[in-house]
Amino acid sequence: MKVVVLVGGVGGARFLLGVKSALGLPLHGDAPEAAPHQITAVVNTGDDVQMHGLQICPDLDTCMYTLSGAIDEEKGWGRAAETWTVQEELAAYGVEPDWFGLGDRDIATHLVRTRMLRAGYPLSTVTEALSARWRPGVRLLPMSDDRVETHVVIDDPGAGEGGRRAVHFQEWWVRHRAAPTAHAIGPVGIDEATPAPGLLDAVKEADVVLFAPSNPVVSIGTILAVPGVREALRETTAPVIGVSPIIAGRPLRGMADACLSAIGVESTAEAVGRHYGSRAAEEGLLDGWLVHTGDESEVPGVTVRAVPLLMSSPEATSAMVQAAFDLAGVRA
Ligand code: GDP
Ligand code: FO1
Ligand code: CA
Repeated sequence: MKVVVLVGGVGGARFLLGVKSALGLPLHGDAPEAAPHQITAVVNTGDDVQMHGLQICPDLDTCMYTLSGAIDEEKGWGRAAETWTVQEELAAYGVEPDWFGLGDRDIATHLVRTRMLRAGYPLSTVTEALSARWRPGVRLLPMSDDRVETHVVIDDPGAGEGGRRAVHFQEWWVRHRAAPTAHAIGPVGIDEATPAPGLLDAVKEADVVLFAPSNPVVSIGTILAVPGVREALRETTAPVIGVSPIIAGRPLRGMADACLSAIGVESTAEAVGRHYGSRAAEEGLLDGWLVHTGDESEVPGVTVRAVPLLMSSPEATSAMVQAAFDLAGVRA
């Protein structure tokens, strides 16, 4: 079976573990040669950022490290058994930015990536090269090879009454913990971006397409904003099933509610389902919407099903994915 999954970072990566498990594939590492299943993860790259001259792709790396068992499980990002010597040395020089944690092991990934990008390789090729070491067992496809960076418009007290400025998403999210009200959030460069090679074909040829329970604005929303992606999702013969990241009116981790309020969407499973909309309607994308038990809701034109959506273990996540397959009417 060919499964396409739209993903961000931590929520997406954990969901992918469940997809592998539901398909009977080993949690970490490659699938056996003869495995009849193929998973393509379309990964958000709007969080990507340059720090100290290095190109950092947080969501791609979170997926790559999680799927190979190298992730720091507690933080959800970066490498397990990490050390911080370079960070300490940078701090001793007093160089900025000092609010973004770059571990020594992780930096090696950014060095290899940056070198390959500077040599002219596209990000999708670079990701494939990095994956040759990590063997995530899933085809990790950046949403685009073009540079796209999500920015957030916040108040700027220094710019006088009513002054505002746009900051990089990472500055708002990591440095300020999403505390300043986001007046607008948008992916800069998206209009000129094209989908990564193979993305549209993967959607076209899929047996099922899943939206991971990732941030609906800065993860899934950014992927959907790449020109051509929405059309491909509306045209594919595969059922499209979304999984809610909002449980009982709150995101499970992180500050997705701050992103949702910036686009005027309530932090409820129903509102996010309605935001994605029905493929049967003029502009929507979903055939099915999976919500957490107790979040039963009405999304016009979409079949809503309630099941436990806590990714507390790969087994629990596997059951969630199985429920998504059932809703789609496909079988592993
Ligand atoms: P990020 O890029 O690291 O922020 O990760 P994603 O965008 O992939 O996912 C973030 C979203 O995952 C958050 O909005 C959380 O609500 C959601 N999430 C995290 N853990 C769970 C879980 O166990 N179940 C569900 N349904 N959603 C979760
Ligand atoms: N998240 C943090 O909260 N603090 C950090 O210092 C931090 C560093 C970092 C370095 C590499 C990487 O791949 C991810 C990192 N993240 C960090 C996670 C991250 O950037 C955000 O959680 C996501 O981009 C939001 O989706
Ligand atoms: Ca992210």
